Amino acid sequence: MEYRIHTYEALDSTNTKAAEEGKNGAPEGTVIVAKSQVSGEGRLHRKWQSPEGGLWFSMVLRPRMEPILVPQLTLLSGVTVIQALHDLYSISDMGIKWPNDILVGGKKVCGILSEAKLTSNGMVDYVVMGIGININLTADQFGPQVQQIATSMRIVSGKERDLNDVLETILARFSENYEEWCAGETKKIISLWEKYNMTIGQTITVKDDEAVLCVGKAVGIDEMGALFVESESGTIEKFNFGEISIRQ
Ligand code: BT5
Repeated sequence: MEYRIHTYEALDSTNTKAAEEGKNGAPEGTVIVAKSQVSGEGRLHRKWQSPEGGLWFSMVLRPRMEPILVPQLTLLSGVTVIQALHDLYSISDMGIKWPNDILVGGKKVCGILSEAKLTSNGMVDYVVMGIGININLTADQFGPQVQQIATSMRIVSGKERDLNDVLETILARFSENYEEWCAGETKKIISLWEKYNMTIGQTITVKDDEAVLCVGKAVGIDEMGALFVESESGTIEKFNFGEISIRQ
């Protein structure tokens, strides 16, 4: 894939900017990077802390795929980030927490936020894939809300990295995975996700905001990335992402 990278000192949110670009017809491969975000977004309107030192970027994609397959792109992005971080750091205790968090030593280093826009006839117009990775952040840069749950690659590895090199590594990995996926290799992404995931096999609590929906064992995902949980009573329940959070 050919990338066109636009870098900004500060933006409200790279996702918002990329969505504007997508709406205005920006080609696939447009990448919006910000050194910091004023109001970085998480899922369900949560806030994403984005001070300088992290890699905050969003890509515009225009996959000619069925809209129903688009959620797989979030899984593909999680796999891509893990592969790229393995290329750059010697860190072993790293994995994906369903559906889209990358954890190192149980703490979050990366979050992924994707948004899809369909055309009036139900085809994919564009997808914005937003990826935030705590690369060079120091512990004092995390606000009190996330200090206990977040970490950075610098904290865990002791190494600072050039953010452009990290972006380049991720984009190269993304191209490989995305091109295979567009060529129909959708099962490969699911099996790579399964390889890197840390959720399946764990006892988890599924929550919708603060309400507990289910306590049970995560037993697998389907090809759309929905999670199957075997509840304590033995029934299997299915959860689509975007609506819930889990605690391992
Ligand atoms: C996510 O949401 O994890 C998706 C985050 C996506 C951020 C990228 S940055 C580039 C692009 N532009 C944007 O505006 N967004 C994307 P969620 O699963 O809802 O997690 C949000 C929760 O993570 C927050 O409620 C905090 O608890 C925690 N959090 C906030 N900032 C964090 C950080 N820098 N590192 C780790 N955890 C954080």
